[in-house]
Amino acid sequence: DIVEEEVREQLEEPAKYHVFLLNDDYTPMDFVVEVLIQFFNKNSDQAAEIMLKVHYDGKAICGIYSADIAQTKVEQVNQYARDHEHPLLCRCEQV
Ligand code: TYC
Repeated sequence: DIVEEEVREQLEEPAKYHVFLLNDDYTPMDFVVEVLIQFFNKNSDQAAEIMLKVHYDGKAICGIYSADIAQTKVEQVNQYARDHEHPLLCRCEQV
């Protein structure tokens, strides 16, 4: 049973994580668009669309990554927002 379980784990795809942005009332829209271009490799049209979805729906998925990359994106974006004194928040959750 243990060997079977180990083999199954090795064959499984690694867990994926949704990385998303949360809305707030203070972060400028342009800054959010810049973040989406810089950290999530979106073009300006895609970035504007995702930013507006966050603005109207409260949150939107910006990308899907393995655990390590998702966690790094979250840390980089939150640090970048803090460095620019904006309250923008990035989070991730397992798909
Ligand atoms: N709601 C912000 C505003 O009106 C814009 C915004 C969009 C903020 C997306 C955060 O993740 C965000 N300036």
